[in-house]
Amino acid sequence: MKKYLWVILSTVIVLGVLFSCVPKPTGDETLTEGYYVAFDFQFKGEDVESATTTISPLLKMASNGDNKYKLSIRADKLRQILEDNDKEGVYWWNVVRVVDPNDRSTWTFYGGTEEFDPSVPILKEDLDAFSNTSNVEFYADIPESTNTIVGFGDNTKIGRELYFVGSPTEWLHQKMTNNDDGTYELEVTIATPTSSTISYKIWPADNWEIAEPTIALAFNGKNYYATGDNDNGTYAFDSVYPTKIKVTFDALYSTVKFELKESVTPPTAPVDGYLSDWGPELVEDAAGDSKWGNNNELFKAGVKYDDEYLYIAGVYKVNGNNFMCLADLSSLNGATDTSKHPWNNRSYTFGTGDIDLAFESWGDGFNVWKVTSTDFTEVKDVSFARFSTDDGNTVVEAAIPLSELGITAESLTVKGAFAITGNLDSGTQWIGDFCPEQTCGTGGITAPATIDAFIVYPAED
Ligand SMILES: [Ca+2]
Ligand SMILES: [Ca+2]
Ligand SMILES: [Ca+2]
Repeated sequence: MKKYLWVILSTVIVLGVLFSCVPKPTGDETLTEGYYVAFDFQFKGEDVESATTTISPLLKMASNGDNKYKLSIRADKLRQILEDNDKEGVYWWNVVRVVDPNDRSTWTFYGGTEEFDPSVPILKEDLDAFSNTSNVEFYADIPESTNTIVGFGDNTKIGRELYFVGSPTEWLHQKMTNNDDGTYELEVTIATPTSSTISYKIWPADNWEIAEPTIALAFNGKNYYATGDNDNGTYAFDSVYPTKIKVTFDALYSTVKFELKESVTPPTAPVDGYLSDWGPELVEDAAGDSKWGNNNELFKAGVKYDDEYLYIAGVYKVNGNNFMCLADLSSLNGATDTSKHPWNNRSYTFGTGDIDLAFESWGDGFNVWKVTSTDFTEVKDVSFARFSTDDGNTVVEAAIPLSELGITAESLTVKGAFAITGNLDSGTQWIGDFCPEQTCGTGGITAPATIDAFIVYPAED
């Protein structure tokens, strides 16, 4: 009896030893329907029709709850798959949804299949830091769009130091707190908020001077390797200026989230293009007095000021011509004519006084110049609003900072003349309509065209 027992026992041991040496049929060596982690060398840049099927069954993700998937794989196994396939020390990966394992045209390649389409980086040095038996974890929260990698990430970045840099920090690198669970966060106070939109990057160093391969981790909320001046991430807070925000980067899913902690209401713009607040300062011009007909007509014009701004407004219609205001400001000594105009195609002079300011608007553009006897200088920081009315007229409103003109409102008198102007051509200044009204000749006046009628502000008694 004991003898038989010994034979049975030894048979079991021999079989056991044999079995452990023979490859086990595991059943996971063929592709089945599902989500896979796929590295760029497995499919990027390949033509779908002729590509070889290289998605690895070993990299299949398992369901991890609502629309989420996860793959946990031993570091030594992953290193075997990835061996010699890094690009400058980086492995790039995406998620691929396999539908029919035998028909690659049914698969969905998140992030795209071109060589430089977005992917998630794993630094070789980060993977090499994993012990053989510890697990690398891949996460996916399947995005609605297929041309993004936002929603995909892994746990290889957990030991990294990451920095937030952007307009809220005046582009200084601020270290984020590593929560050791894949998330990094930082609270930023914005001392002088000037916008409801912020620009930023998540940066893997405390300065801009980083090299390959670390630079692959630079992230802009959409893409990694976001290193250029023009590929900052942006985030818009709804109609408020943030003064304190919390930013959270989740490396497990490659997401950046902003939380508004404190904010202020943005200051109202000095002009909005709605002229109902102008009252009698908006002067009406006859609707049918243009020398050039209905399509080059001046309807309303006005000039006024408050403690901060000189305002100009107009309602007009032009076809290839410009709406123009020339003004004499009592506290400035300007030019006798427009001969220094940078376009060299305006020839106006004032019968009395001098020209200190020129404003023109056209099509999509406008410009304001401070005029002196020697120069037309562009005025900065002008607030400008323009819109078209249903009947095809253009409404413009501009606020010109008095400080930019080098004057204050004290004892200021403004005399403004408005016109629908064309060019100076062979000694004729072409002009369709004036406000206040004065003669336009036959639509052209021998240059220089003299202006004698002005809207005066404050109005003379
Ligand atoms: Ca008119
Ligand atoms: Ca003047
Ligand atoms: Ca007129």
